Amino acid sequence: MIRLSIILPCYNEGETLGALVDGYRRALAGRGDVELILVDNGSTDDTARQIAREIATGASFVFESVSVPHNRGYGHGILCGLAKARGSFLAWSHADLQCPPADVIRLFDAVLAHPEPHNCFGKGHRVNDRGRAGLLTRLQTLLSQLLLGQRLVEINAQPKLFHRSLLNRFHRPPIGYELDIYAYYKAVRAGLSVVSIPVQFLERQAGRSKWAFSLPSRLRFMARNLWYLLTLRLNGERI
Ligand SMILES: Nc1nc2c(ncn2[C@@H]2O[C@H](COP(=O)(O)OP(=O)(O)OP(=O)(O)O)[C@@H](O)[C@H]2O)c(=O)[nH]1
Ligand SMILES: [Mg+2]
Repeated sequence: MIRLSIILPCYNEGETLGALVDGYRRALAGRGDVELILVDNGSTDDTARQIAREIATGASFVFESVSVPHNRGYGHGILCGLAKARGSFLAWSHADLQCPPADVIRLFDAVLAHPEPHNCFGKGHRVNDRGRAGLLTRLQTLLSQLLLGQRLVEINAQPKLFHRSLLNRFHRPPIGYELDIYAYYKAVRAGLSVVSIPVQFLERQAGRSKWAFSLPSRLRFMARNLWYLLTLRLNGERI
């Protein structure tokens, strides 16, 4: 029986995919109850070929892949992975070596230690100094409080982990980065307990960020998040 499915959406991560899977091989060694799902999210580099090679090598956990032919966004990649997931608990994280693989299992253990694991929303909380990016994160927390009346802390921190019953509340999930806000908001609205673990958000080791490459791009990202907070405020449970 699969207890936990971990989804990693990969967009043009071919350069470091081998290292990513090596990390998960170590973190999940002997965990036959855990499923790792690599999503090739419409990459234009050799991510798909790298994923196929890793899957062919096999693993001591359940190892699956999903192929999205054309990129439609981060959230869409995760949603395609969730559609294939068989675990009772579901998780996602990033695939660019910035989020240590062991964090997912630490978070799973923290959720299972709660008296009601089914009623928990597990998430990372980045504790390292991230400079300007950290300020924007705090601003986002403040805006979530002002606009939603809910204090959503460290919205974009990974991993995310929850019981699959939360999916019943996903009516029209967004297909972009906003999926992280959406899942967190849905969980809080459902009255789930938030279980946080401290995590390090490591420097990118290859490739480049798809959004945080300049101040204007960061501001665009913030504006989009702000717009989505407003959308949630106006449409609440309908989406
Ligand atoms: N931007 C983007 N990222 C995607 C997509 N699908 C999957 N991802 C993955 O999402 C993860 C986060 O993307 P990044 O651009 O690194 O964003 P970030 O980690 O929040 O920002 P940085 O700290 O600047 O790297 C990476 O592992 C990507 O491979 C997609 O459609 N768009
Ligand atoms: Mg990144």
